[in-house]
Amino acid sequence: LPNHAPDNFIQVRPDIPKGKLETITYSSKSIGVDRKAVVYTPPNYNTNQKYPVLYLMHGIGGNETHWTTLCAANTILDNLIADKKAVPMIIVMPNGRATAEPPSGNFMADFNYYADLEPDLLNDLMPYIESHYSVATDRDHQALNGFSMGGGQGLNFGINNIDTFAWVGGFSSAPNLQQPNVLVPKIQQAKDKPKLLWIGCGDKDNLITGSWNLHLGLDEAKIDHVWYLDSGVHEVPVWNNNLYLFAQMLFKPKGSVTPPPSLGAYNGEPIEGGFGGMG
Ligand code: FER
Repeated sequence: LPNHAPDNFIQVRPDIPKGKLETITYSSKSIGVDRKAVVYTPPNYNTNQKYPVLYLMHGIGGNETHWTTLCAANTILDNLIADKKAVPMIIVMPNGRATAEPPSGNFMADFNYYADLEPDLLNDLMPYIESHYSVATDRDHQALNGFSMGGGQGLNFGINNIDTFAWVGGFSSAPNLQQPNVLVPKIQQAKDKPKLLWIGCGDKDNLITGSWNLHLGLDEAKIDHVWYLDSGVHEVPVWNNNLYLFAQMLFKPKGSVTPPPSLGAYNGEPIEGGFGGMG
């Protein structure tokens, strides 16, 4: 893979088939409330075949629409699939703020609600998706990732459930990302190793320390992973670019895609500022 997407990667191309976006509502027993998610089905979605699924989460202050409004997940996948660079897949974008409490003015107080997505995702949303869409349900066909709070969720939940998700990552993960001493042993003890463990971040993002420490911990434990440094702060272009690259590695045989070299550079020093705005 290249070290960055081409300039036009989020442009809507009139000449190619498009996937569809729909908003679903499922009843969450875990949270005790009806909840929404946005589902992308790829171009020419056909129920005669089973599709792999990527669960993709947003940042703090966000909701299930952020990956397709603030970011451009559907356009990125339409373009990649048209160019045969990504396999057709379903993308499920949950609301990562898992609570019956209505959004408040102070979204930094929502931190803990993001941890509560784990049972909702596994016990409510995934069964709903499996009964309403033509999806494969084994670990080799299930991926989990997100940006910022969603990146922390992707890595925390993905590593806690390696038997469910073989493809796991985080983009610009927020401070909800667990420490290497929690995450690394879970990978070491897992029966099946991840097929892809992606840690991506902007090289000027002041939240980079968590991703960096996990990368170092994985290196020390000799656990195979992709460490991808983008050039940028905590911002949408980094998340779109990470998705462009990550999606091309998904659901493909190991070794068939060479991971991207980093674009940015980082030496482990704390970064001041660099917080481009909330997800
Ligand atoms: C924090 C810094 C960033 C934090 C959360 C975030 C609650 C989340 C950022 C995002 O999701 O964009 O200290 O703690």
